[in-house]
Amino acid sequence: MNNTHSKDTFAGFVAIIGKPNAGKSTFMNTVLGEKLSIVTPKPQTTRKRVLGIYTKDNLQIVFVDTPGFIKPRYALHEAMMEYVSEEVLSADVLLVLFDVSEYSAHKEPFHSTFFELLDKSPAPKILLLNKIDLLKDKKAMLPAIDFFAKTNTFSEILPISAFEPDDVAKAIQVIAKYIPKSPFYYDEDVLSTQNERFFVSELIREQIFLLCEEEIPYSTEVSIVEFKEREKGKWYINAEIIVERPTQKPIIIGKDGQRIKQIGEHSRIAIENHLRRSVYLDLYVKVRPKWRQNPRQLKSFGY
Ligand SMILES: Nc1nc2c(ncn2[C@@H]2O[C@H](COP(=O)(O)OP(=O)(O)OP(=O)(O)O)[C@@H](O)[C@H]2O)c(=O)[nH]1
Ligand SMILES: [Mg+2]
Repeated sequence: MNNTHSKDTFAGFVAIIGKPNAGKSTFMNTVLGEKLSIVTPKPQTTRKRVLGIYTKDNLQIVFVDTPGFIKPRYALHEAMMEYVSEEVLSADVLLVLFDVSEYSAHKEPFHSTFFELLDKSPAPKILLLNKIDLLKDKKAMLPAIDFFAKTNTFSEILPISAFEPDDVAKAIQVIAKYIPKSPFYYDEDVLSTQNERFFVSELIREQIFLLCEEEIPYSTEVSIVEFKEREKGKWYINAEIIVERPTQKPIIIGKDGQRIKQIGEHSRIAIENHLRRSVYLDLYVKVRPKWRQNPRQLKSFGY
């Protein structure tokens, strides 16, 4: 074997940023062909950063999915926005996703503070106008393209649907042009860096987002208390669903325990698909008053 003439490699970090619900996590999952980041129709689904590592031939793109950009209202939001700024300031490329179906000439697509944050980074910026499948007439995206072109912020503007692997492949080709020459950051077969506990807690949180309404998903956190891997038989997982107020506990539990049962069943199936093995899942509901506003409590949840 002769490694002295090995090909140059290209590798870099790409921060996926944008407003809540733009399709950032969906995009990353389609890139990797694997569900790494949870996706729901509700805004503010993603709360932490999630890596998705795409490696092909001599190219490695480390995507970092981030929470949607919002104006913080409590300490949890501040922690979420801290992740966003850190990623924006350290990324090699910024990938901005925007839901083009919500574009209107009468409304600023982004808060000015979003552009202020982008301005702090010297990295090339690529805009993906997402959800074009929702446009009845593709011409409807022209005003959006025009608007964003005039901001002189983006090196590339590309319309896509994050559901379409072909569109996502085109986006990868465009992003690849901006990835610097560098050794790989991760082994070729690594897809993400979070541990199984993280993915399990996210899959439970996803079900709470899907099955509970109003403020409940936003007042809820999931904490893994026990994660027992067994040689034989099912793995045992014990998780706490944390709520903010005593009145929220019976809502999560539901009439005759129906809702928590449903959350448990749906999450167990998702966890079993993810871990590719059978699990026994125990869920408990706990009240931690005002946890979203308590920096210490947030720290204990890994923020
Ligand atoms: N029609 C359509 N829906 C999409 C597309 N991409 C994402 N969605 C949907 O949009 C919703 C939000 O998607 P997410 O991927 O969770 O969005 P996000 O930007 O990660 O949202 P946050 O984590 O809340 O910031 C989900 O219901 C997705 O199924 C798309 O290209 N077309
Ligand atoms: Mg997300």
